[in-house]
Amino acid sequence: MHFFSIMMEKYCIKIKKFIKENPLFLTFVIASLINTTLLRFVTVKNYTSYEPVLADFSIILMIASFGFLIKQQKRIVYYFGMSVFMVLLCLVNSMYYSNYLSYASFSLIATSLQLVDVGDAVVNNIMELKDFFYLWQIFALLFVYKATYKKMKLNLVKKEERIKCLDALVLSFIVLGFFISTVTGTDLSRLGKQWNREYVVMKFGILIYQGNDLIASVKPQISPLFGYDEAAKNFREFYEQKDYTKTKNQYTDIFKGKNILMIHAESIQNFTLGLEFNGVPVTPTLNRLSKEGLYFSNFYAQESVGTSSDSEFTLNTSLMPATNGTVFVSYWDREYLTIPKILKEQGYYSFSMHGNKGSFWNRNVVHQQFGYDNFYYYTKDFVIDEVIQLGLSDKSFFRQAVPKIQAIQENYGKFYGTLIMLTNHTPFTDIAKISEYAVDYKYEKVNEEGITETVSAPYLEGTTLGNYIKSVNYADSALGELMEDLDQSGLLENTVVVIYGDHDAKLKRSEYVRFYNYDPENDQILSSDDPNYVPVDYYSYELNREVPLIIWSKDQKLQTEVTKVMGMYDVLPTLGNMFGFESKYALGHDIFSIDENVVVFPDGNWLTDKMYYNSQKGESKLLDTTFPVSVEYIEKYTKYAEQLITVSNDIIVHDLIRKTRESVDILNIRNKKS
Ligand code: GP9
Ligand code: MN
Repeated sequence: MHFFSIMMEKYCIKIKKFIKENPLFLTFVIASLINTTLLRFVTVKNYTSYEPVLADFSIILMIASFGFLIKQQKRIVYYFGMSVFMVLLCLVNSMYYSNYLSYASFSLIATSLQLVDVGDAVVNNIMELKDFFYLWQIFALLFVYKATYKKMKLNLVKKEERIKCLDALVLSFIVLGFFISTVTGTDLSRLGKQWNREYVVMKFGILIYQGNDLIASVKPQISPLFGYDEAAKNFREFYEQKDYTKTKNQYTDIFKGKNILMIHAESIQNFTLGLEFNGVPVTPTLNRLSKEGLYFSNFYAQESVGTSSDSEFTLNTSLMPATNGTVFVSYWDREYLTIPKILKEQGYYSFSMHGNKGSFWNRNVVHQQFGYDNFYYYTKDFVIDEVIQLGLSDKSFFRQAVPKIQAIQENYGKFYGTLIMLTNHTPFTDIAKISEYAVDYKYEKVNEEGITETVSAPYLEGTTLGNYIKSVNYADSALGELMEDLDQSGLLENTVVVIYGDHDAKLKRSEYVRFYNYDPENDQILSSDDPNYVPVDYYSYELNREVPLIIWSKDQKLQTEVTKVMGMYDVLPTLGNMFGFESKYALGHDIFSIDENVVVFPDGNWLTDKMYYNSQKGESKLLDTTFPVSVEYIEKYTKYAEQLITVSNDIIVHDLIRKTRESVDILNIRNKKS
């Protein structure tokens, strides 16, 4: 005990000595930690997590440790500079958050300044008094400096100072280690994508977020410096070979001059259409619309890490998503030929609407860049009267959207609109709590008294897939209400509705194993030896990721199911054929003008009606068993897939559409066909 108290005393003396000798280091560390924590507290109010404190603390310690390598007289300059940096970081982010409900990004600085003029409803006062609170850190440092500089030891031993630096660094790595042990796969993927900046800051702290943002912002500026000549050559060759002859078919120009209303159906997968639980359909609205309209029952989204945003990009440009990063976050400033831009020339007004923050996926910047005349979103344009999952519920969103669309038609005439749904977004738990749609398994059973009764086995109740089904059922009912409201408003007389699933729900394979192999008697999954066992292998899982695409008009003159495989990049040319527009850069095809279509996925895999090819494994799954597989067939499409991905990525990275417009040297197709 005595030994322990001696140790403690010694330790206290050491700490006191350290505090006395290193007031600037300590002031910087403590003040920075308070400010970075305060920033999160002020911005995202329901903040409780300790992880970002650990992350910020470790980086602050790292920065502070280098102060020990500087002479005592000059140390104030270093800590002053670093404090100014910390204060600016907090101040800018606090200001940015008040205006955009998101954190600042280096890549968006120029655009943010522009957007202030555009007039967000939230941008009333750009700067608020609270943003300046962080300045206390600088005053505190100067105060401590003034109070202690006379007592400062000037004859410090260099070696001792280096040891202090090393100690601080070691401590910072220990803290960082603790932090890293809390990081999950989802955290890492969100850090990489940077689209949900709030989530990243709430997990990684503001310092790691901003460092990562700097790298992500600089990379797209650097990558175009390499490989430009090769890119321009490939681009030229590809478009010179492209067949621009226009074939007419029964759908050509049938909707010329009509309004187009695109419904971006969040995470809706095609297998939910026609699906029933205990005789009750999951998607009665989609079932009806798919029968009344053109229903593409083998349609794939082709998205990469940019999920929703990738689908918005591919649909509007008929290009593939970026190979690294996402167009919406990293390559939004390039020029793209989009549906809104093409239709503008035909007198269309374009708008998009979404019940989530405008900054999500950087949409408030990108949609404007894509040529949408207005992006209506969340707090700016909608009354937030019902929040489910990420934002405004689909039902309320649709309810509020219809009068806005009516006003658009009255004020601007023809329109191309995109309504981006939100509620059916992972993790599907909010809807599952309130949904009355049952995903249990009801069946008849004779009980011990010989009476037949209906019993229920849990089946998908409580599972992620079950929650997803309930959520899809909600989305479908919201779609039903939307169609009803559109009809009431008279908009359907002149509007073609296009519904597309933006990507699959990213459910685990094991969820489907239960779905297909449930034994209600024992509430268990069938054994894989069971003759009724349905295996869910890589290919069935991949093919099951298909999403619905429905083109619907009130006159119901379409009424056809198209089973040919089709990708998101075929939407622009297919709609283009029906509405009378085209893009010379389109990588997809009008589905009615092509004999054999191929859907290329961003990872190089591809799909035709005959086979799914896994280019990573060099393995194929035959879908048409009568088809004689040949090496030539596989090589042809594998080469084509690589070519599409490369050309598309080159367009994105090297901004080749802008360069083509600015100079005829790169590509002569400008005069060839437009
Ligand atoms: C975000 C919503 C979801 O606003 O569109 O995006 P996702 O996670 O599907 O890419
Ligand atoms: Mn999505």
